[in-house]
Amino acid sequence: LGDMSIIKGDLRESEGLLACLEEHQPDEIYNLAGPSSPAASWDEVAMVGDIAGLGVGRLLDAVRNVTPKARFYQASSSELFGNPVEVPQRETTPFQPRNPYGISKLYAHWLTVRYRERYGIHALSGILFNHESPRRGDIFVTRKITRRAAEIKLGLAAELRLGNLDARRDWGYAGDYVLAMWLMLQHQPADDFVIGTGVTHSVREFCELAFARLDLDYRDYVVQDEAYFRPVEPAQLVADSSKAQRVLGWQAEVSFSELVYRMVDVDLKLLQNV
Ligand code: F7E
Repeated sequence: LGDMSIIKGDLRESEGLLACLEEHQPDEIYNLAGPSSPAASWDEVAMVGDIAGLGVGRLLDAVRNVTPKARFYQASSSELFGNPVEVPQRETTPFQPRNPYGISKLYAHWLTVRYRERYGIHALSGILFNHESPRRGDIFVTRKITRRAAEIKLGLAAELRLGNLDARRDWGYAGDYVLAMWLMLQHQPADDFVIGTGVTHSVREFCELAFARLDLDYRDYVVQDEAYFRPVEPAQLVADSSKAQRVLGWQAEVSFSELVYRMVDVDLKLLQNV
């Protein structure tokens, strides 16, 4: 870990947050903590609200009291837009979250903005669209596909069961998005930004590329299964990141196919090494 040290904390307990800030006096705080599955948030409504919503209030309050000069980044999400009223979505697009995850994130988003206005702290919110990498957990569709495709290639699995193959997302590479987070915090004055690629692809296209990377045809292995369908699917989520491009000089660098290939290649290597 080099110079890094890990201190465990819990957004449900203010005392630990206060003690951590007092001891370490950070210059920059990136709040990426919290449950991250919009679909699963229906099963844990109170917990999601407590951590992703109220927890951010506890953290902002600790920042205001202990390290008011620290810069604070809040991980907001395209799930704030829910079923969006305009396409593509930008910073001024009205929010209409459609699940407990998005609703909790919306509370945290507004709290971040209001703490900035009321207390003058350098707090901001990055509204990030889906960002993926080989580190992604396999409850999310991208990693589920790449891991299973690699297993199929190696004869370790026979099929891949997915939900709606025609669902579309604006998928980018997480590394590019982490750079955007850092750029946002360096910028004066503090402001909120939408981050995404501006292009959507379907789950089907993701499968096509992932399997083709392994010289396989996804149609021979992918099964569409009603069990994985979402009752409420956000429609037409696609980012307009022109403000980030103009103000921060940021744009996504890794293309969709490059993202898929990187994930497939790592999964194949991981499985070959066990
Ligand atoms: O779903 C479809 C599913 O679970 C993407 C989080 O980072 O991004 C992420 O949330 C799409 C949906 O991510 C399966 O219906 C089809 O349309 O990978 P996902 P998500 O729900 O978009 C947002 C921006 C966040 O903020 C979240 O933290 O893929 N889909 N078949 C499937 N999805 C899953 N999980 N499994 C399937 O079998």
